[in-house]
Amino acid sequence: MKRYTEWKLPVLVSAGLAFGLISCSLSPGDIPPNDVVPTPEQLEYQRMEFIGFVHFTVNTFTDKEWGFGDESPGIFDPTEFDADQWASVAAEAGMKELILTAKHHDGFCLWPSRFTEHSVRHSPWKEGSGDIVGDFVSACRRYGVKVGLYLSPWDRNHADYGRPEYLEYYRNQMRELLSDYGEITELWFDGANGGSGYYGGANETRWIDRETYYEWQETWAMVKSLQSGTLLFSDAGPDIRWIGNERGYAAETNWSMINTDKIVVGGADHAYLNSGDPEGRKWTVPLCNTSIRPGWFYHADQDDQVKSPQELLNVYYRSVGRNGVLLLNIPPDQRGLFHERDVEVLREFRRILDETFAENLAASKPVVADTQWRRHPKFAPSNLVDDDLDSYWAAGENARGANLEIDLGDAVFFDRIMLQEPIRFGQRISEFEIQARVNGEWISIVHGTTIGYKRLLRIPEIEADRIRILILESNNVPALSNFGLFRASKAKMGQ
Ligand code: FUL
Repeated sequence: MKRYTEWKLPVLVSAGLAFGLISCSLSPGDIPPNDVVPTPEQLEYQRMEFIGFVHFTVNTFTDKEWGFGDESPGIFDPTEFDADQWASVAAEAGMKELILTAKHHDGFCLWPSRFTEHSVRHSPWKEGSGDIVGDFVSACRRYGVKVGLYLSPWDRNHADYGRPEYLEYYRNQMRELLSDYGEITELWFDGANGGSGYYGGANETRWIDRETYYEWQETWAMVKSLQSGTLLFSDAGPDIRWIGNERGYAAETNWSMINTDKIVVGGADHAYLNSGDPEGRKWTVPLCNTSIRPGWFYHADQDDQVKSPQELLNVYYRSVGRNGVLLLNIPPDQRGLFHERDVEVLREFRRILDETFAENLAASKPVVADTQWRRHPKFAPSNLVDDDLDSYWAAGENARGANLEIDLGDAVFFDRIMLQEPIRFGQRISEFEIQARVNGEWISIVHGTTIGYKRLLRIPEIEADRIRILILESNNVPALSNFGLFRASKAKMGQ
């Protein structure tokens, strides 16, 4: 019989070998996530980056921005309505979703709702047999564009608005839209609420208590019980939050987190929404909405006030480039078509973006970092320049800062910088600096705060052969998924 000491050593050695083999072949896992992280649906939504808004209703025919609610359905008669034109233009412009005003504040319904007579059913369009929402949904599906719907909580037509019965009506409509039109990616809840209106002929002013009237928690739970994947937008989220202004601008410091408990839909602090809250307990995707024209609805006298491609680029860099999603409104005209001018501007805007971001001048260049999570190759700094959003570099345990350096080889000209964090683990970085080696000398070119899903920076064109990314402050181990250098001046020059 062997004595314990005789067999202990070989057993320990082989156990150690086996453990070594297993741990080498085991996946190294991921960095531990922050407490507040996005859901997979929020992540997917953020990755869409650019989506479109379609404001279309009786206002298009009355030349108003807010209908009073007494408009006759008889005026709704687009002569060349073509949802395929909307969806194809949107897809070509790079919009991944379109949101249609199924019902704006005037209460007119673009679908033949079973719960009201105030709809397309009583319009001359297709002799009352049409369904704009239905045609819109089919066109979006044909062009691979996701569907969102705007259902205004305020209804200036409905006799019961302001009473408990209206909430039942409102929820019935929501149920109808979520049951009859397939997958709805987003529902948009606007903050405008209460005031004067037609209200079934009462022609009076009605106010509601924003905090209690819509029983938002129950209403939103009802939506999720019908379609668990539908994302809800309002001032307060819960999934997507308003950026706090209608110019489409996020603040330079923009956290995806906020505290929603004290926010009342329609009564939020705009500055708070504009930059989020590093201490926020709820993840929200910051949504930056604006219109290509001064109005949300089409007005012929604004045909010469369509934003230029350069103005749209400004909005893009201040929304998508500041950790937001851009929601750009294109209002159809009385024909029911996007106006030629808007289409032309959108095409040029897309062309410039595509040319600008066609070539990442840092792609595949050697990158070194002074710290790396568990020194495992899965977290190598080369992940920053591999054009893969899922791979990432992470600093070592307990690190709250890091220095990375990219060797560009020959000096290159650039004027745009892109940084991305792997936000599935939460938003972490709160201060960074970028330095460049120009003619052998290091200069500081950017000092920034948050990064989030995507940060784009515009700088005067420079020529450099090395880049340093200094992460100066982070609420957890810092990580980056992508880094890019681009040259926009090339696109502007049309080369
Ligand atoms: C606002 C509304 O009152 C406007 O009419 C428009 O729909 C805009 C997107 O939201 O609050």
